[in-house]
Amino acid sequence: MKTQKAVSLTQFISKQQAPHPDTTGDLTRLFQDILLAAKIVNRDVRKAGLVDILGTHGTTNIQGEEVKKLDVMANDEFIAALSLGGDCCAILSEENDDIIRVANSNKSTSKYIVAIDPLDGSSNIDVNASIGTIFSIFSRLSPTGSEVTLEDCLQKGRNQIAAGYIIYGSSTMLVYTTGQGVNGFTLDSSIGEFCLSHPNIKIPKDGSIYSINEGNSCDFPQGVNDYISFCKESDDATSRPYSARYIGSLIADFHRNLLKGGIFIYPATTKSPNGKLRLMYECNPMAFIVEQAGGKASTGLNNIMDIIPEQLHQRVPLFIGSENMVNKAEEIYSAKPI
Ligand code: P6P
Repeated sequence: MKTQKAVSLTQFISKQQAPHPDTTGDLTRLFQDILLAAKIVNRDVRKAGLVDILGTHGTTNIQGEEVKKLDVMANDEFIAALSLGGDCCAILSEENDDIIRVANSNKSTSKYIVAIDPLDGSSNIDVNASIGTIFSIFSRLSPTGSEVTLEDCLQKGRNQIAAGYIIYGSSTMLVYTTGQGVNGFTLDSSIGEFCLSHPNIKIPKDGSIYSINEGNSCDFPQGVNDYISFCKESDDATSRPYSARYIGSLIADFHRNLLKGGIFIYPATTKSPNGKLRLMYECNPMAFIVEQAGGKASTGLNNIMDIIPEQLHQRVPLFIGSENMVNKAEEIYSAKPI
């Protein structure tokens, strides 16, 4: 049997970027910085049960959420890799209240801003469920060499240069887009490389999986509960009732739906009027990926990537997945959005 030559992520990105006239190689190097941190986080996630990195760190982040030790480790690793790499001028992290302006003594031309959730799904760390890192990359608007501004960081999702996630699951995968489709790479630990395993990912236009925390249904708008009822109706022609799947880790629920088709919803609730998920480093990157794969992402009313951000850690409701399923959910939800 002819074995295919492994294609590494670095090779793939370099080839993908090559035709562009203004290619400098900066983005390829930035991805290498992200990959380095991802490999270190992967190593520590894989041994979490063996060394003292499980459990809480004894602090809470700006979201008021308990910070887990692996959260801190992951945040430190990504900040260190991005800062040392020299191609990133600022970092917006879930774990840091303010923007981290990277002092690029070696390079005043760094133009990329990275918004990152270093370890999403952290509540699943101690129970060995899949967790992951989500990142979004913008080009700064202000002149290189000047101080990075808040406006540089509060750009709408349509401006993203790239977005991706690393899922630390049964295997470790990186899925990303630079606006030229979506590709998945699986970490081959024997050679320490992420190798192309899922070329040109496309999400099915329809699916039969819905993913939402129904435990919150008493706090959902009526339109959301009406959509859940729609999912549960029996109709062979539309493969209903759908299957309910909810891991409680955005990356894991999203990744399953990306490959199999489905919809994930984290709506506004009476307790969380803007939902729970953050626009800049959860919803925007996932929206870029899903649109590039042929899916859709909205608040239930407006497209995620058209939202003009107002705050660094802004939350928005999220309806994301197969295009036809999101359209149907929007149709039912928008009738009773309160
Ligand atoms: P809930 C994990 O803490 C997270 O931020 C996402 O990864 C996940 O989809 C969501 O929260 C789960 O929230 O309220 O259903 O536990």
